[in-house]
Amino acid sequence: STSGGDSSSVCSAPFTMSKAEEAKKLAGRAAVENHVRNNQVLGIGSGSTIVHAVQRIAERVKQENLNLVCIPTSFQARQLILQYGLTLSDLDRHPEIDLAIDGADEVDADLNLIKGGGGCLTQEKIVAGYASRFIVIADFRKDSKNLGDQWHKGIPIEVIPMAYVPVSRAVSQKFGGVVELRMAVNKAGPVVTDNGNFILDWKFDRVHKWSEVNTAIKMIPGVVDTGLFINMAERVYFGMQDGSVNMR
Ligand code: ABF
Repeated sequence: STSGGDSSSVCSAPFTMSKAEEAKKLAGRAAVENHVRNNQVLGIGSGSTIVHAVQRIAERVKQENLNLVCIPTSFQARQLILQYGLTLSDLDRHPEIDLAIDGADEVDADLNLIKGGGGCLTQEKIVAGYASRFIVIADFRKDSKNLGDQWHKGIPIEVIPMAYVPVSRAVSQKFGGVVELRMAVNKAGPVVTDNGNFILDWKFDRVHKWSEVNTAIKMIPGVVDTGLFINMAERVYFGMQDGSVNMR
């Protein structure tokens, strides 16, 4: 994920976790505690928060001798599963997932999400979509009343590269706001997703009916998927600054 850079960590001593990182850890571990059971097929999300959940899953596999199978949502998730010695599988062998756990960039009052700030969204939506239960883990900064209140980088839209210009025009003409092609940090070229596509960041300028907008954007030729996850999350765990965990 590119969401790092907590200002709170700049002055902290080496090896001291920032408040946000501690909060991610609390959320990740709480979700694993409450939802992971023996013999499950798990969907493993992407980003920095999921790392803490995977660490806890690996501990529990060892301690409790759990038999779990993990389906990744990205190259990063795949590496994480392998790094922690968990069983890697795929949707070919396990088309039904019991439980998917993933991070988010923002969560609104109705549990609608913006995802894809870290560049993964399409595989995340596939895995969440074929999971019986989809649980989100986040730190306190992601908690929001309305989408856009906390997250100002826009809604990511994964596009087929040849279509990024007409898709950008169509989105801003239909729904307003500004659409930007996401560039690599060194500006040498566009960010390329795990699926070989580009990402547009749509900086919307007003509150929309997100379910309708999501469907309409998905119908634009060249769009692969959006980072709007509407009505998908069953529960969100927020790690808080005071060391508690809030559930919604
Ligand atoms: C990916 O990583 C994205 O969908 C989401 O944008 C982000 C969450 O990352 P982090 O946990 O680092 O905030 O899952």
